[in-house]
Amino acid sequence: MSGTERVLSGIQPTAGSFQLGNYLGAVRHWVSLQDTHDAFYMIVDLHSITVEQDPVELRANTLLAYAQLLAAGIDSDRATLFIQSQVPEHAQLGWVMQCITGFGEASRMTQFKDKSSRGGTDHASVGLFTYPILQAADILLYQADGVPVGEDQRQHLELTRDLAQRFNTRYGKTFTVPKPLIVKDTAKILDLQDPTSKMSKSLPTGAVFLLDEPRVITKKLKSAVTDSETEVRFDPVNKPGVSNLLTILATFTDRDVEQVAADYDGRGYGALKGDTAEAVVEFAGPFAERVRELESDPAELHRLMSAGSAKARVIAAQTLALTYDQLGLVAAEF
Ligand code: ATP
Ligand code: LTN
Repeated sequence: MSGTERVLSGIQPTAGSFQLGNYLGAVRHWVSLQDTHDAFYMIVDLHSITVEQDPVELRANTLLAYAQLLAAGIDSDRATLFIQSQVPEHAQLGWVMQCITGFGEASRMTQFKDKSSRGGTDHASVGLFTYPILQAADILLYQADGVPVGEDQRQHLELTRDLAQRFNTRYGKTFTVPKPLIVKDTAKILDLQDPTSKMSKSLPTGAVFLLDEPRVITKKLKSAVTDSETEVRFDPVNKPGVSNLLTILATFTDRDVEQVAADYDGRGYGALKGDTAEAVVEFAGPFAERVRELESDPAELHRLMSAGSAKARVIAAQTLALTYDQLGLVAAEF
């Protein structure tokens, strides 16, 4: 059943597989929200080309990302599940949003600073710089009320809200000002090798990929960096590595994190790592199997994608027409 509040979110097809943080911080919540909200979820392929992509891999990864969202439980009848580049209004509204964003304002986005510093700012594309502005367009096109994402996206959502308010003030009420929907407990799953940074698809050594073989998943979790103590305690500030494992285990087993921590009193890190690995594999095994099944019928995936994008486009076109009109752009009569 769909309610009236609308939610919208997106995920990049930047790797063959989703990582654990994508699932726990975002996709899991998308699945629950489709029962209570008018839900729009998309594969943001235009965002992924802000860094160089191999065309063959990008095409395959887009199909695979779509299959993973279905396998995770997104129902293409209940939610509108689509591909960003199949709805041309994203790029069109993206340009309009660039024109109301300050250069200094865009320069303050920390994700650009982090990502561009990896390869040197000289090598970063202008698209990577304007990435959050395209994201704002993605959200505003659908008049979304809420945006379910992980903690790393908070600053981009602040920018989106600022741009919506600015446009509405200058040109008259046009956009809904969206709220971030960030579920605190799982909003930032940490890198297993460097528990000071978030787990990310683009940092594969510390990431658990859901489509990895069970033995690879187990090995990664068992070699997670913890600390030099022995006490299992939920203390994200002083014990980020251990607390990260506790969060993962508690979420997959649907228990309270403090209770889970208490179970390991006197048992040490080895037991915690082993049980966490088991819980993740128990989810990832059947998930990978569903993905393989869906992947075996690419024609059906293409059909679902196109149907989803056609549905999304109806709304996107309405918002873009309104936006152009508010700006004073003259509509064509053909
Ligand atoms: P990349 O490394 O290519 O930037 P990513 O793994 O960070 O990719 P995105 O596609 O950028 O993944 O993010 C999809 C969703 O997953 C977003 O809502 C994001 O906030 C969430 N997410 C990503 N990593 C984590 C994490 N470590 N913990 C919680 N949520 C996360
Ligand atoms: N930047 C987001 C992906 C993204 C997104 C969106 C999320 C692009 N457009 C619109 C929510 C709403 C990320 O996950 N890195």
